[in-house]
Amino acid sequence: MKIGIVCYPTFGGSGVVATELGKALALKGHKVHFITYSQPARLDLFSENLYYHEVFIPTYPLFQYPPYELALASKMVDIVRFEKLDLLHVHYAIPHASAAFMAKQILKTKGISIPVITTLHGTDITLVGKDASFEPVVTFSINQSDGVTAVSDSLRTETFEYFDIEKDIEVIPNFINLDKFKRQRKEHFRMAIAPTEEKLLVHTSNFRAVKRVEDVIRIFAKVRQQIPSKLLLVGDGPDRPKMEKLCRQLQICQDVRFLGKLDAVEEVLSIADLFLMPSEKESFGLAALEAMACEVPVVSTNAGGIPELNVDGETGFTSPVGAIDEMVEKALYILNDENLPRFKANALRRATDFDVNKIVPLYENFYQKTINIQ
Ligand code: GMT
Repeated sequence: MKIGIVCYPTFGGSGVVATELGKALALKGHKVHFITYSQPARLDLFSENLYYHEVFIPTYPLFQYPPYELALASKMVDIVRFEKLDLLHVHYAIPHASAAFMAKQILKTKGISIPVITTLHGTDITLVGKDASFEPVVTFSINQSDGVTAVSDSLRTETFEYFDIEKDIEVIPNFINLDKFKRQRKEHFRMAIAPTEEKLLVHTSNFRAVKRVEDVIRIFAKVRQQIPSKLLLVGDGPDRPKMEKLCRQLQICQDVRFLGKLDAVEEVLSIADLFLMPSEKESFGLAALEAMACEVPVVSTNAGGIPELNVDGETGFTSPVGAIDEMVEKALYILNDENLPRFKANALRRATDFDVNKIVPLYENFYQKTINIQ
């Protein structure tokens, strides 16, 4: 198939899933054309089947807000026509689904019919999309898509709750490349960070309010009172300055490392004992899946789709949002040397359910089904 993938090119979950999907499809012989405003962060594979088309937005003094959606729709029209694509797959509804709708209508006037699949990732539904500024467009463009997927049962249910959706929504979960995300031998790194066998807790995110990084720090501060431990924070975002301040207030700076945006997250996960995900909302929790693939158990909230991944009492524990003391108790239980090996093994076993080789065929089947209906 010749597939156009539209996504955010950043390290955010939807961009990572879209890019990894494109790479996996290219390795299976499909021609994959990425259409976005800059080279996707994870597009690190050279393949004769991978193409990247940059959306250029001309500036003009009149434009306080450059019209990205129009430039994107025009680019989609161009690439579908000249690369003779079979399908457009857009990731994250805003503004990709409505831009794809516009491109589809323009192509129709030229006698070209192109199926559009929209994948819903999370905040496009649970936070931003619900806002009255976007809701009518999100509802319309989901209903106009030829196929719709969501990354968890929970996100599918929430989409039907919040929007007036007439289409069926197929659940296709996030996936993981187990060749890349696996526990590597990094003893020297662990020795440098935790020279006296401290336990290592890790959190990775974009440091937005929805991730509740403050809870990560407060959980860690309490765990640290009970057992020697260190906290590694990967990623960056708007809440980081507040979090640095909180560490100073709690006088735990010597045991907390802010590592920033790292390419090789799997190296940090390889030395971790526990992953913390106290999110307020989380449609799937790709960061937790990456941890589990590296044999790291997870203490998380039970928000959104997280319980579909993190099996309570097996691969870690799930608690209500904000239940810091409960999460401390669960963390201490897992970090006990008698319990840790069992949780680590279970985390890895569960991660294999989301192996890229199991999930990508679900997308291929869905593509074929959508094309056949056209
Ligand atoms: O986590 C984020 O804030 C980034 C966001 C995105 O769309 O880039 O991630 C969402 O999509 C991921 C991939 O499908 C999911 O694994 C994340 O759970 C989801 N984030 C939220 O729902 C908050």
